[in-house]
Amino acid sequence: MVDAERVVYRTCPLCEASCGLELHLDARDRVVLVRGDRDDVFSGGFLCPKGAALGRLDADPDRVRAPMLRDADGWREVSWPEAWARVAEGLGRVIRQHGRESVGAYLGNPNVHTLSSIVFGRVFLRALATPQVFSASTVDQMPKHVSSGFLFGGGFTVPVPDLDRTELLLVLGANPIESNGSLCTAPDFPGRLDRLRARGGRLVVVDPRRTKTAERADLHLPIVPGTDAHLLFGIVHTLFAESRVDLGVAAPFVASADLEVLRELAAPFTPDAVAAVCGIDAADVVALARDLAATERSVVYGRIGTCVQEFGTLSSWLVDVVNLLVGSLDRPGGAMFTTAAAGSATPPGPARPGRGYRTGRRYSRVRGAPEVQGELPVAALAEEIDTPGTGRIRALVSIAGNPVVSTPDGARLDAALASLDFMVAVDVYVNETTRHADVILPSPSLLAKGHYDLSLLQLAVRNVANWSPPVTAVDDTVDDAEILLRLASIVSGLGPDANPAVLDDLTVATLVDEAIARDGGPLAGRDREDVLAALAPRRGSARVLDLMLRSGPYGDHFGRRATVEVPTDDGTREIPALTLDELERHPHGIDLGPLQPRLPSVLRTPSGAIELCRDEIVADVRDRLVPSLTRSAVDAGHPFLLVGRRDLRSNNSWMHNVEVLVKGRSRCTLHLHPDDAADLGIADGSVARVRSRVGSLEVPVEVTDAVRPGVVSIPHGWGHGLPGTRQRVADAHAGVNVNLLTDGAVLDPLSGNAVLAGVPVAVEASG
Ligand SMILES: Nc1nc2c(c(=O)[nH]1)N[C@H]1C(S)=C(S)[C@@H](COP(=O)(O)OP(=O)(O)OC[C@H]3O[C@@H](n4cnc5c(=O)[nH]c(N)nc54)[C@H](O)[C@@H]3O)O[C@H]1N2
Ligand SMILES: Nc1nc2c(c(=O)[nH]1)N[C@H]1C(S)=C(S)[C@@H](COP(=O)(O)OP(=O)(O)OC[C@H]3O[C@@H](n4cnc5c(=O)[nH]c(N)nc54)[C@H](O)[C@@H]3O)O[C@H]1N2
Ligand code: SF4
Ligand SMILES: [Mo]
Repeated sequence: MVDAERVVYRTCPLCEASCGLELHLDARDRVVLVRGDRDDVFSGGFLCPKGAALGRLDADPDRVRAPMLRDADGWREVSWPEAWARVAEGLGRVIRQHGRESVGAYLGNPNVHTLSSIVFGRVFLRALATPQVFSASTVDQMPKHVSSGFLFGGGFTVPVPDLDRTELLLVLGANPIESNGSLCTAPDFPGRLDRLRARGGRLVVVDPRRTKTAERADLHLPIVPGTDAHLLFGIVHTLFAESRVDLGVAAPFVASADLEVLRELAAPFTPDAVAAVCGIDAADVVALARDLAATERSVVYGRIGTCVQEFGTLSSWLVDVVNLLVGSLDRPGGAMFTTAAAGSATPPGPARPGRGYRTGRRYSRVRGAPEVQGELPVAALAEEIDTPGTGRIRALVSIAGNPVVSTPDGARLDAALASLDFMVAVDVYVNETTRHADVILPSPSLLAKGHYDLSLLQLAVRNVANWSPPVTAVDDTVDDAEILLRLASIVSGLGPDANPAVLDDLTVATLVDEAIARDGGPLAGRDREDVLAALAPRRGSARVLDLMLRSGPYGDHFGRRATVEVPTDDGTREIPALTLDELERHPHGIDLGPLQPRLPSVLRTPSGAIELCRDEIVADVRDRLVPSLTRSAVDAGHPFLLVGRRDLRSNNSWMHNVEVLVKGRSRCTLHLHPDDAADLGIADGSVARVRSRVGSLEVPVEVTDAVRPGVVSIPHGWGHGLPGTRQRVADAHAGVNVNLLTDGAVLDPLSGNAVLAGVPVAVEASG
């Protein structure tokens, strides 16, 4: 081992768990050792293999470090000015010829983990002003935004399970032992589940697969994919039928007429009716309802398996409905709303009625899918490129995304991207998607970025704040903020040479003005120049973060208060009011205490109440869910239901180029139940052909009773080794792209989310 010159502490940006890392750097600031930071106030030393590989990921020789330009002779590295000139020429030409609506934008998952992207991504999108905006949200959590928007009035008003205090945790469609949690920021999820069991609490897992999380559970219910809404409605039905509905602290915020509508909607979902659909015993449905109601601190938590399915919005809505009916919403140990230190859409304060959550402010050009959260379903991206007509996408800006591998019907998107007039990617690899770009603009090294989890800390199971300043100089690399601001300048017509500092100043000034204009807000009536002077000399995303922290619920309100009182597990304590300087003095983060009851101040519905039964939800239950109770489950030509899975050493598509994370047995296999394997005459280790309505592929088989009979599983994020990519390690562990099988035509209609679980497929022996 190389001797470390210095140790720095940083939050891991790789997954939602946000663990504190202790990085040992050599004299050239290379990471020589990674440990879990035992003093981190939130993660307490937890580390997974991906975090441990962070140094290797950052130092990967295949990583793109200089701008790359593609021409007839292939790729070559160029200077930043040359890259910007080409971007300005390419985007400028398409905008001049076809209008800005012909430029599409795709934002991938790592944007959520990048402070500068959260802060300046919207500046870029506003400047681009195209209706063609897509992101990974519509292959992920969009249904939860929609159900939260309907219920609480804001798409980001998502309650999280109060993991550390619950006594009964019902998990549907999540495998946090491998994923480390999602829409529930909880470093060391495994330890938190162990502690739940140790204090006598119970864990129930609903998943078509016996996952590692299910293995730790008191009860595992292997559900038929796509039927969580039925199961949850069976629970709702039982709660009403047995008079077990007790809204607890949420009671004043729910209209009794809504409860009547709900009771009526639940009528057809008797335990017997749902049992037949879900493949779960009616007695288990009834017992779940009783346990949830009888346990003082119970909570239901649903994640990606409940979102990427046919009834994604209804399942997501029902998770919160059940929590509400058993009195768990906003109760310690139940489902609670985080009080984030920075950037919350619902800071503490008096309840403020909102304008009402709306979708469909515009519709996609080809299939007429409604806009949701300002974007269109990514499953519609390929058709928006390959279908002729006015408004057709001719250029794409892809930021930290790999949609060829991550979104449905990847083969069609792959071909569509190849047909674009111009594409620019902000990325760190030449992969299945970015190989189609004309220009790749590299993000800097992880160590060169300031990191604060502006999004994930809105969903944390404890209120915490943690800032990681950049630890290495940005030298010849360009910060994400500058990349986004220069892109914004280019699409605004200011050209590639406009000084990004001007847009940076404008952005922060606008935010300050908004804060000052907010009636009753912490900066109401303040002087703009005073506030800006207090933020100097910081610039870029750190300056915006400082503004958010200081005007946030624990902030110093720019000198108005020196200390704030925060809750602790058994009382309160006084801490210095937050500023970025104060956070910088705490490299292990600042604990702001356990979650607090937040009703009604989080509500932004027009009525000021929880809107339990919005018309859109009622219609979807009546039009689609009720009829599905009696339809035949199996598509004769495609008798198996395909689901995904995640592996601890992987993360979507982009961590397969680091040897330690991919070595060993191939993990991109088809899981097939032994009974099905016997029926089909397919042996363990042989190759199967899997067909869906849209595609087919060949994949090695792992026969295992961890999947339900009739269900097969292939992980996503694989399918490397395509011509023109530059990922040597990943090429040697290519695997197959499961999204060649998923169908872009099928969406959850309320959210536009893709259906990636429960995809009908046929399986046969290959050869
Ligand atoms: N079948 C199936 N498909 C799925 C899923 C599933 O469960 N099943 N899951 C879905 C989910 S939840 C998600 S979130 C999506 C993910 O969808 P995407 O976000 O499109 O895919 P990723 O594989 O996360 O790709 C991330 C990209 O960001 C790049 N990158 C990494 N770090 C940085 C950085 O610091 N800066 C920049 N600029 N780029 C960076 C990587 O090289 C890669 O190209 O996939 C979805 N697809
Ligand atoms: N190691 C690792 N960690 C990750 C990622 C990764 O790729 N690898 N990706 C990150 C991202 S982007 C996200 S969004 C999160 C996701 O985090 P999780 O939501 O925990 O995702 P998964 O581990 O895919 O667990 C989803 C589970 O749903 C099950 N399932 C499939 N269909 C159904 C269904 O119809 N009903 C029910 N009840 N269950 C179903 C699957 O079998 C699977 O076990 O993980 C994040 N963390
Ligand atoms: S669990 Fe997630 S945040 Fe924690 S070390 Fe692993 S990848 Fe990083
Ligand atoms: Mo995701």
